[in-house]
Amino acid sequence: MKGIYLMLGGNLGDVAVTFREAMALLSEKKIMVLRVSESYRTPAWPDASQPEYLNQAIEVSWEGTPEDLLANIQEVETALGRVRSVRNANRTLDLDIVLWGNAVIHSPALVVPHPRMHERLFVLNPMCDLAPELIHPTLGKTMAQLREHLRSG
Ligand code: A4P
Ligand code: MG
Repeated sequence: MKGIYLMLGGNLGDVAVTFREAMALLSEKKIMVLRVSESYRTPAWPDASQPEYLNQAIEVSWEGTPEDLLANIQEVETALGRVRSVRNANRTLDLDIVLWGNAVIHSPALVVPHPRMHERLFVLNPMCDLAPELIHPTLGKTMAQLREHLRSG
């Protein structure tokens, strides 16, 4: 299955190095990295007094279920020093599933498309590098249109 997009984020430690290590660990888990966006340095949201973030989107292929992909990416987060505390806490690595083709998933552990992706330039900018014409499965707009909407709003 292709058309799976993950978002990498982090604001603790040498995040560029962490991202490279994360991609190596993903490959070891048979989560194949197909394409990589530019990386973007952005203010922490919603608390800009936190350290800046680095964000990058990747397209991967994966042959298992969404739940298994989530479990695997959480193992990669933990292996690279992620400690879960409160929401929006500083972190070495966050790995979110942004899109899974046209799938719409609402399970207790997983919501896809990521429910806040269209409100965030730090997601839409890297997504536009990879797939500006990709249509959001529920909003019916392309990544480029969503970004334009956010910029002008
Ligand atoms: N979960 C549900 N849907 C998903 C999904 N599509 N992908 C569940 C991944 N996980 C998903 O996530 C909490 C739970 O969400 C997981 O156990 C999973 O079952 P988490 O990673 O433990 O916690 P979190 O990251 O603090 O929460 P969340 O909701 O993922 O936060 P966000 O929305 O990712 O925001 N500022 C900048 N500039 N750049 C950033 O990347 N990121 C955040 C975190 C805040 N501010 C930021 C950035
Ligand atoms: Mg997360």
